[in-house]
Amino acid sequence: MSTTENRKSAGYRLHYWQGLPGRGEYVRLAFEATGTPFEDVAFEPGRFDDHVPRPFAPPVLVHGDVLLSQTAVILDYLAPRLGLVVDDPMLRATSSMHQLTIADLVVEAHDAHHPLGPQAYYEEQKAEAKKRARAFIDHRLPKFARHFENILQKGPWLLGDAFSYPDLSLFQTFAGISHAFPNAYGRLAPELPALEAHRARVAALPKIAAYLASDRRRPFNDSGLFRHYPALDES
Ligand SMILES: N[C@@H](CCC(=O)N[C@@H](CS)C(=O)NCC(=O)O)C(=O)O
Repeated sequence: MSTTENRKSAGYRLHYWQGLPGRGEYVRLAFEATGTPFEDVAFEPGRFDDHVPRPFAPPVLVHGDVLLSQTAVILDYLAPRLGLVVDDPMLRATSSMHQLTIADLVVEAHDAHHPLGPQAYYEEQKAEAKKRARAFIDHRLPKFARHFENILQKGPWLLGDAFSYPDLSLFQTFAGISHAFPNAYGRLAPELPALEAHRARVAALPKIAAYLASDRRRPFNDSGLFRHYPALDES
C-alpha cells in the first residue's frame, strides 16, 4: 500500500466550531446514522495553511489527502462511501438538489436572527431581525415546509423508497426550526403530516435514536444557526 493509501485509510476528521451543533451536525448525523467512526476536532483555521484549497469556513472534512469544505459537498463525498445515497447518477443529483434546497432554508433560518450579517451581534440588529423573522415565518418557512411536505407525501423518504443523506439533513433542519420557532412552527405543523411523520421516522432509526439520547448530541443554543429568541417567534 502506498503512503497516500495509508493516509486515506486513517479515517475521517470533521473540523467544526466547539460547543454548537451548527452545520457540523449535518456531517455528524451522516457518520452517526451509519456507525462510522470519525474524529470530531475543534476548528482551527490556521491548521489548514499547507493545504490547497484553503477552506473558507467550517465544517471541514479531512480524509487522507482530501480536504473539503461546504456541507453539501462533504455529504456528497461521504454518501457513496457510507451507503447514504443510491448508486444512480440521476438519484445522486436529486439528493444533491434536496441538500442544496435544505442549505438555502438553513441560511434563511439563520438570517432571521442575523439579517444584517454575522459580523454583528443579534442584540445590535434586533429591530431588523424582528422584521426578517416575520417574513420568514409568514412566507419563506411555509413555502419551504410545503415543498418538502409535497415530496414526502410520496415518501417515506425524499427519494421515495430509498433513504439518503438529505433525509438526515431535513430532520436536523426542522428539529432546529421547531426549537427556534415553537409557536410559528406549531401553527404550521398540522398542515405538515408527512413532514412530521418523516421527522419521527428519522429520529426512530436505531443508530440515530441512540445518538440523540447520547451526550455526543449537542443541544441547540444561542450561538448556533437555530436560536430561540421569543421576540422573533410571536404570533
Ligand atoms: N455554505 C457553507 C457555509 C459555511 C458557514 O457559513 N459556516 C459557518 C459556521 S456554520 C461559519 O463559520 N462561517 C464563517 C464565515 O462565514 O465567515 C456550508 O454550507 O458549509
